[in-house]
Amino acid sequence: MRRPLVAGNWKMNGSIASVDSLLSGLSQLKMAKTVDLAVCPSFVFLQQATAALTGSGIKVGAQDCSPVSDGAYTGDISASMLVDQGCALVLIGHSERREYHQEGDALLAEKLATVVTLGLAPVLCVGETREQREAGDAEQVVGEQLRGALMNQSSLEGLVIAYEPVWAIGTGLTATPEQAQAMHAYIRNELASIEGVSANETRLLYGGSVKAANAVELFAQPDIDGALVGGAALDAVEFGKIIDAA
Ligand code: G2H
Repeated sequence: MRRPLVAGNWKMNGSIASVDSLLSGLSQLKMAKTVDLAVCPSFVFLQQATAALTGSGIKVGAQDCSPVSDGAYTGDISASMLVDQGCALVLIGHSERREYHQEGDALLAEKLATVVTLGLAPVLCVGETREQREAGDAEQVVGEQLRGALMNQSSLEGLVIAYEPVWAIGTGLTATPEQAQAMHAYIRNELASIEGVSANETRLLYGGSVKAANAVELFAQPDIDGALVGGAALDAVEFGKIIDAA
């Protein structure tokens, strides 16, 4: 039995004051004991989040990290810095990193190896664009993203996969529960062929305009084990309703 995970991806949003207020809203939520929870604030708010959420049951994660351990890499943040800040997980290869920072599978494989070595759980994000889906290439694209990052890793401890169709991110469009389930089933099947992955135990999150209104149906699908929530995670009450649906 896989334990659901609901993770908020706050992206590049917030200020010290607004993050304080969001954290205090989260601390007041009644937490279901059957669901794992996490939030991924911007780097500059990590310490604020870990301080406020210690003991709450909500883990803190980062949205990205460097593949390199330390050195002259101006502007980058290493995985060991994230551990030092109290992070438990890190997003790898979010589509916005792939698109705006040209992050490809080889780089993502390096990042993944680095974070696993340090005991952080990697949340590998995969997903196709609208053009790729319309061309009938969605599965092939997602399959290549999975194999590109996961093959030949010496450990994949704590791996979580987030399927986020690019056409559904922040657009208000959501994959139908059936579309999402079909891709999740495909992903689980692909994972079974990758050495070092326990496909049945790996949590597969859906992401892309998840909100309280569509969460119940999505979470009812057998291969959807939770969600990576963007916009709706910036409102503690809405996020709480999504948690309740899991
Ligand atoms: C997809 C998702 C969170 P949103 O990027 O990663 O964002 O829920 O706003 O579509």
